[in-house]
Amino acid sequence: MTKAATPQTAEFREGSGQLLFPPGFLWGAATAAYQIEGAANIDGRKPSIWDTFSHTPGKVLGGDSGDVACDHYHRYREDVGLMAELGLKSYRFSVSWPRVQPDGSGGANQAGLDFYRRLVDELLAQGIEPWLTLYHWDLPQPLEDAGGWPARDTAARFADYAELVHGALGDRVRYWTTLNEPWCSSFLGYGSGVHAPGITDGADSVRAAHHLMLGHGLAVQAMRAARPDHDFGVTLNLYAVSPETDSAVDVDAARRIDGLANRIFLDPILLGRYPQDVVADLQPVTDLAHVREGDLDVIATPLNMLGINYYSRHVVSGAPAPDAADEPSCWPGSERIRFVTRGLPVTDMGWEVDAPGLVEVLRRVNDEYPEVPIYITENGSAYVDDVVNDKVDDPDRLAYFDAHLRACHEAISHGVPVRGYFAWSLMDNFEWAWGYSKRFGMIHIDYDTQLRIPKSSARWYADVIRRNGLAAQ
Ligand code: IFM
Repeated sequence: MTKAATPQTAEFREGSGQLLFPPGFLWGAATAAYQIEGAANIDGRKPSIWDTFSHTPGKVLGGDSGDVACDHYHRYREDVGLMAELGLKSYRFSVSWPRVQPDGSGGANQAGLDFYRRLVDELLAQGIEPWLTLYHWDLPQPLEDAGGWPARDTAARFADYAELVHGALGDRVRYWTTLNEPWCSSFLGYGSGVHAPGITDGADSVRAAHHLMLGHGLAVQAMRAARPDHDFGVTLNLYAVSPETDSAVDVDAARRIDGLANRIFLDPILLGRYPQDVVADLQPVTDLAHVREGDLDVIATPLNMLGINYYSRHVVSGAPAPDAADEPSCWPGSERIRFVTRGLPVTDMGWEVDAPGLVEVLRRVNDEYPEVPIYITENGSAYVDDVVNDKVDDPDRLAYFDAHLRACHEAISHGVPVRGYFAWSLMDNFEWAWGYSKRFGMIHIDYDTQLRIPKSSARWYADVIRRNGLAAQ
C-alpha cells in the first residue's frame, strides 16, 4: 500500500464548529479481566500469577487484590447498560485465561466460557462491537510454575488457549487482540519484578518478550486458519522518547530506551527482525540464543490491525544515576539511564501529560513500518476524584482525553490510518501494583457498595461519540 496515497479522511469542517473524525471511526472504552471481574474463586476459575502476586504481602499497595474488584462478573449487565448509555460503538475487554482454561492447558472450563458468551451476547444485543483481548497479564499459575514466559513452551500453550477461546467465541467476535502490552508482561514481570510474577532477572525478561511474541504469532496463525475473515492484532504500549539534552550521551540513552520500549516489539512483529543496535545493547545480559530459526517469520505473521496504548513520553539522560546501578531493572543492559521530568503537569501516576507525543508515536509508526490500520486501544489518565452530591466532576481527566483526541485527529490529518479510539478505562479498577489507589475510570466505582457513577468525562465522551468529533477550539 502506498502511504502517500492515503487520503486524509479526517476533516475539519470550517463553520460547523467541529473537529470531525472519519465516518465509521470506532469509539470505545477498554477494561481488563483481572482489573474488573472479581469472582476470583468461583465457577471453576483457578489462580493466575496476579492472584498469587497480589496475595503475597508487600507486592500490591494496601494489600489489595482483584478478588472482588468491580464485581463485573456478576454486574456485567448493568455495566453493558452503562456502555449503551454512553453510546459506545465498541467495548474492549480481556478474557481471563485461568477462568476458561484453569490449568493453562487441557480442556476448557465451560462455566468460564459461558460468562464471556453472556457478556458478548449482551454487547451485541446493545449494538456494541466486542473487541476481545486474549492476554492481559493473567497467566495461569501452573504455567508460571512450569517456567512462565521465559520458557518456550508457554508460547505453544498460549496458541492452544487462543484456539480454544476463538473456537468458542469466534461465531460472535470479529476483533481479536492477542497480547496487551507485552513490554509490561516481560520487563515489569521478569525484570524489575514490580508486576507478577515478580521475578528480577534481565535475561529472563528478554526471553519472556521473545516467547510472548512467538505465542502471539502462533495464535494469529491458528485463529486465522479457522476464520480468515476475522481481524487479528496485538496491542503495544508505545512511548515517545526524547533525550534530555542534545549531548551524545543523552541521545544515545534515548536510542537505547526507544529500542527497549518500542522497537524490540515493533521490529520483530512488523519487520520480522530484531533491531541490531538493541541486540548489541543486550549483549551483557543475553546473547539471544533462545531465538530459533523460523521464530521471526512466525512473529511477523501479517496483522489486520495494530493496537497502540499511549500514556506519556520518556525523557532520558545518559548521565548515570549514581544509586541505580544494582536495582532490579526493567531496562536490561541499560539499567543506569536516568528518567527525568520536564515540569509538565502530571497525572496521579506521576506521568507527564504529553499529547504531542501521541502524534509523534503515530506518525513514527506509520512512517517507519509497513502500513497497518491502527487503533488506539488505550489512552487515559488517573486523577483523584471526589464524589460530591452523588456526582463526580473530573475536569483534568476530561482535558486529558480531549487533548489526546485532538492529537489523534492531527495524526489522521497527516495520513495515519487511525481507525478507532478506546478510552482507558470504562470504570475505575484494580491498577495492578497500585491496587485501588489510582482511578482511571470514566465511571466511578464505590468499592464498598459497588455503586457506579458516570463522571463528567463520561458524559463529555458520550457527546464526542454522538457528534463523531470534538468542538473546535
Ligand atoms: O491499567 C493499565 C492497563 O492494565 C494496561 N495499560 C496501562 C493501564 C494504566 O496503567
